[in-house]
Amino acid sequence: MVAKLIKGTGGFYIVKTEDGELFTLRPRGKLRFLTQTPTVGDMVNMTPGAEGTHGWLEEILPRRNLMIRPPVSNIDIVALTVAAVPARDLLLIDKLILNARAADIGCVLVCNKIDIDCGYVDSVKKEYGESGVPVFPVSALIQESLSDLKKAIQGKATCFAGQSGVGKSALISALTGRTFETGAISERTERGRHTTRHVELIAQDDMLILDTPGFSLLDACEVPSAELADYYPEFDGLTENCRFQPCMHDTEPDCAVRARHGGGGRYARYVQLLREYKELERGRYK
Ligand SMILES: Nc1nc2c(ncn2[C@@H]2O[C@H](COP(=O)(O)OP(=O)(O)OP(=O)(O)O)[C@@H](O)[C@H]2O)c(=O)[nH]1
Ligand SMILES: [Mg+2]
Ligand SMILES: [Zn+2]
Repeated sequence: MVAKLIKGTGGFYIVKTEDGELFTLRPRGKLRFLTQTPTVGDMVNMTPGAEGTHGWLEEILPRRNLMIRPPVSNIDIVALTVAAVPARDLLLIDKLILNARAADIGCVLVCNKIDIDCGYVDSVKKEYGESGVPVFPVSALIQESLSDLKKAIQGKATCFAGQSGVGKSALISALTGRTFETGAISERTERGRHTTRHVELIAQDDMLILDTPGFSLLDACEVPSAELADYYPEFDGLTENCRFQPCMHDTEPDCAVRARHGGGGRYARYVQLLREYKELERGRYK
């Protein structure tokens, strides 16, 4: 029997069959999964057990794509979520964009909580204007603000990702009309408290939405540092004019990319990532 993995907790996997039946599965022959971890979004082969709602996870069917952080598979769009509060970590967002693009997954940038403050949206739009990532200003509290985002994710499998407290679960509640647990942000630290603990797949109407726990650290990069620049559409058409070929657009003299984008924003974070990943690679291959 084929089913879709919708949640995993403590070695058990909850799956939903085509008919909408739910089963809790344990992997058969644990060894099989040493190289492949069952991931929310996976299509799996399963066998029902003797008691009605339990069974065995037999094998993971081939995936369309896979992300490690957050751990999700077979998705079309990563909805990178930022908000008026907590303070935005755009380096995290840029890393997520890289990993999504490396896995051939599209991205949208969701700017939430515009009911509190919409002033930050313009600067985000400016920074990401040439990045190829569309920006959606929304509020989980204002239903009308969600209509463009709703259209963009219609018929697609969309994974919400970003820091804890930005409102991923609140947005998913507003988008689906169902209630998912949300948690207040501490006034002292301005951080969320990691309310969502497990990745969960939610099917509603024509939407397939994945809620994920917030995180703030992302070290792994699936893109080699030498190829990093290829993932920045805003560098297109400039690279050819750099004096050095190839050019990493860091400190090389007469770099056309730096001349055009230097100063801050996505370019400054690109340089930061380039150096960080070079350092990591140096450690890895030593
Ligand atoms: N004013 C306002 N508050 C919001 C909005 N969206 C979410 N919140 C609040 O922000 C807090 C955090 O929301 P969550 O949905 O739990 O955030 P999350 O991104 O799912 O956080 P984690 O599950 O920890 O990763 C809650 O108190 C929400 O009620 C919004 O658009 N406007
Ligand atoms: Mg949440
Ligand atoms: Zn250059």
